[in-house]
Amino acid sequence: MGDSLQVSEFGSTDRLGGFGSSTDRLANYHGSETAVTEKVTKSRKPLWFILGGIVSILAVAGVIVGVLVAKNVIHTSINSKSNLNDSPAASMAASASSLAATGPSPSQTQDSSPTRTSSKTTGTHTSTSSPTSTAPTCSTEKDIPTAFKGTYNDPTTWLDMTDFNCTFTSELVGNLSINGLNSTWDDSKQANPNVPALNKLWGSYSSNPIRAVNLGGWFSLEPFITPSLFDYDASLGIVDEYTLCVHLGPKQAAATLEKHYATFITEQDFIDIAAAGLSHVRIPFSYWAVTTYSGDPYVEGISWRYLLRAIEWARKHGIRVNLDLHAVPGSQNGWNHSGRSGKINWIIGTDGAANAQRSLDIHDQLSTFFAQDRYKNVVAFYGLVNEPGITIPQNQLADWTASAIKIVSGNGVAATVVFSEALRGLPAWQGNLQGYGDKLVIDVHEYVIFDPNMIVFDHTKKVSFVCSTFEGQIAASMDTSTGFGPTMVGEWSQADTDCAQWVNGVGSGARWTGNFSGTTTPYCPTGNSQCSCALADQPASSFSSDYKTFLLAFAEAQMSAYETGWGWFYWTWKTENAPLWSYQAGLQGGFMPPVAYKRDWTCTDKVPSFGSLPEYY
Ligand SMILES: *[C@@H]1O[C@H](CO)[C@@H](O)[C@H](O)[C@H]1NC(C)=O
Ligand SMILES: *[C@@H]1O[C@H](CO)[C@@H](O)[C@H](O)[C@H]1NC(C)=O
Ligand SMILES: *[C@@H]1O[C@H](CO)[C@@H](O)[C@H](O)[C@H]1NC(C)=O
Ligand SMILES: *[C@@H]1O[C@H](CO)[C@@H](O)[C@H](O)[C@H]1NC(C)=O
Ligand SMILES: CC(=O)N[C@H]1CO[C@H](CO)[C@@H](O)[C@@H]1O
Repeated sequence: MGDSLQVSEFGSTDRLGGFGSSTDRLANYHGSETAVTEKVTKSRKPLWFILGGIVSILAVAGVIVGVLVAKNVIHTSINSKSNLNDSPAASMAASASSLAATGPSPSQTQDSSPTRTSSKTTGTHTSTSSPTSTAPTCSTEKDIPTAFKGTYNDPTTWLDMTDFNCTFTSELVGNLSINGLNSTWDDSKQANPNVPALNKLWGSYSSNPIRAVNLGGWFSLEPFITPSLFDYDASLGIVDEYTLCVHLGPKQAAATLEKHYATFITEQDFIDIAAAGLSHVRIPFSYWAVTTYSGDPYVEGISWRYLLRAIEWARKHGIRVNLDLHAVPGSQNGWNHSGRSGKINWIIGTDGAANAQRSLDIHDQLSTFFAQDRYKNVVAFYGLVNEPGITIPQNQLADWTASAIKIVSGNGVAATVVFSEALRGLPAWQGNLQGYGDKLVIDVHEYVIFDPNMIVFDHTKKVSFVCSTFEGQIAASMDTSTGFGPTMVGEWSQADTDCAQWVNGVGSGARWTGNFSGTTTPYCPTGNSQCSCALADQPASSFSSDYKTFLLAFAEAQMSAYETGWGWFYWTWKTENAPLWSYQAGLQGGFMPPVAYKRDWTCTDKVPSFGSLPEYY
């Protein structure tokens, strides 16, 4: 989320751009788009039928034992040697697993890591019906090599084992662990009847737009999404993930954040997202999922495996993923959701060049990892960096972006790369970063409440403004004579005020009531002391039917406008108590269309009446 979109961005420049030759560097990576349902069945030789029969009986016993181990022993076994796991059945199953067939060789995956132990990055396995079936032999403390013991890569220390593979592996890809992942995957699922299964080509996003949500506040904390994590005395100055981690210290920070990762979003959310007719999720995550630097208080690595599991849940329910690197070293925008609120020390500022290089190194690792075959069908979009600040000169940002694209595409990522318009308006990118075809898309975030010129619009005007101005912006951006080209809306919400608790930062006031950051003018339509945040403090159950009519129209107007481009990602799926920022709350409260692709109202219709809805809260 950003807070400095200006009305000035509506202007469209008509610069004639030299578009350069269309080399479509990235376009090749979608390649053959073959189904990677990788259900490899090992071919058997006659002798194996006899041996296999014996082994399979033992393997079944191993499965039962393994399930018990998975359910109970992970934590208790830390202190007591697991005799279950030492059972003959389990060890036979374990050795049976070493007979597993070798699968297809990895394709474009490259790995710079010297510690990588294996090149099997694809569906290398035996099917569950094979006589040499792998029973889940959960690793215990004694199985973990010293170098990994007690680190975030040691599965015996994990809080939550749901759907994680409990067998330790030292295998790394891009120097990033695959621990917790299964060897097989299934890309045959369709999110809904309206969209192709993962292993089928999506086709054109201009004709079949994205309808999606963000999973904000999960791996990149935001006080307004989960105020419960920031519930401290104001004098402690805990305003972002940085200050929170400093306050908690390494151990407590790791425990607090892991609990949050394990509980805030679960598989049920992916089920509900698919049921709502949504096809994609944008998943914000922070650089400390990958690494940390000297002096960083952030919790390293734990969010990584939850991110990987999130992708598996998305896959299971046919949902495509937009990976969003939301926080880079040094902070790209100085906002709380970049980890640390304050200065921009990325490209510009203290150590700006070093931090820019670090973020490229992180993309080298990430893109090596996400070039694995297992991600080719499920990771549809790969975001470079969320909302870089407007004070970063555009030419320097464009140079960094071109370098990042080169790294990511060079490593063989199949996804379309996403870059942010960086709060300077879509027209500023006309003629820039051309030649990538539909493998590069610009991301704009549309809010009416962070700009004093728009927040003052009354309800009817907010809806009509979206349909005229925002829709016009997107349409202009889609056309390379007036804009960049492929355009998506990576964030938007139903908020019509900036009243939600801490939406402007911990302890901040609101533009609406006139006490945000030194302002004294109340920016609500009545523009006087009537302006009130009282309604925003209420749960959605207290919303009037007129207000819900507005909220639904406001949502449908935005969906309609953004589908002029490649579609939209609502910000965000879930909040603790900010219903105008929660798709889930909208569904439950009856102010979101129950199925995103079946809607009653579009921008070509007349704005409905909102009855006697007051304009001051
Ligand atoms: C991994 O495999 C195990 C055992 O078959 C299964 O219980 C688990 O749900 C799988 N995890 C995922 C994310 O599919
Ligand atoms: C790989 O990551 C580990 C930490 O996870 C780090 O200590 C090591 O230096 C990294 N190696 C390379 C080659 O980047
Ligand atoms: C679990 O991980 C181990 C180690 O990477 C792997 O050999 C095994 O096949 C995985 N299990 C499943 C069910 O995929
Ligand atoms: C802003 O004004 C509201 C309502 O008048 C009040 O509740 C809130 O505490 C004020 N916030 C700040 C930071 O002054
Ligand atoms: C001071 C600061 O960084 N405030 C930002 C905190 O994040 C919210 C969204 O979560 C932004 O709207 C604020 O500008």
